[in-house]
Amino acid sequence: MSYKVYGFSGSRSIRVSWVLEELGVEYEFIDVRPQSKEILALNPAGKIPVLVVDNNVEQAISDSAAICLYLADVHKEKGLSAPCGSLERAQIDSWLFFAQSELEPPVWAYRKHKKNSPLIPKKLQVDLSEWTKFEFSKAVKTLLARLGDNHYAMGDKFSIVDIFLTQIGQWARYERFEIPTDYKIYLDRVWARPALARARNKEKG
Ligand SMILES: N[C@@H](CCC(=O)N[C@@H](CS)C(=O)NCC(=O)O)C(=O)O
Repeated sequence: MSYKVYGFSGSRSIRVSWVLEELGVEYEFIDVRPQSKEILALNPAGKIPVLVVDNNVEQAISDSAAICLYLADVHKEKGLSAPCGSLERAQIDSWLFFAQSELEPPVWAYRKHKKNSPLIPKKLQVDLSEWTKFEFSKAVKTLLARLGDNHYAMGDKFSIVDIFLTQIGQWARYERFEIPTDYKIYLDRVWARPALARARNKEKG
């Protein structure tokens, strides 16, 4: 079995590279632009990240949460997720769906609509800054209530959920969204993981 990660530094591909580094599994990182011919051949949306798995036959998987769950399932002995059908897995899925449907959308919408953003045509841009910050702060309240005094989303056990909550939080921090102290402490703790530093170096080439 071999893995190729398609993406670019500073994008969501870091979620996948980070998981692979945590798993200690070999992979090739391919630096590529979204909407390029190479990516469109793998993902009709033209978006990255894409993971190509070669297990005698090559298959492409798109969407970061699906990719990370797949990797954690295949390498289950590393404990980055939990068995399908367990209540622990239901909590992991719940956190991931929360991260993707509530925490990320305001930050991503802000990035698309901020002044001079290259992500959407200028004529489609509207000022969403107040709304996105309001929605993000509601999601962060939920996040902190669920996190409580735990070190990680799943208690004292690091999991793929922490990768999503942290990577989205760092985007928000970069965009100067208001980050409560408890979230900052959590972000700093998870962002300091050596596996992330290795993944970032690999993506930078
Ligand atoms: N739901 C997807 C979103 C992927 C996505 O939007 N990726 C961005 C880069 S971080 C992209 O490729 N954008 C190009 C575009 O929208 O055309 C995931 O989580 O992987």
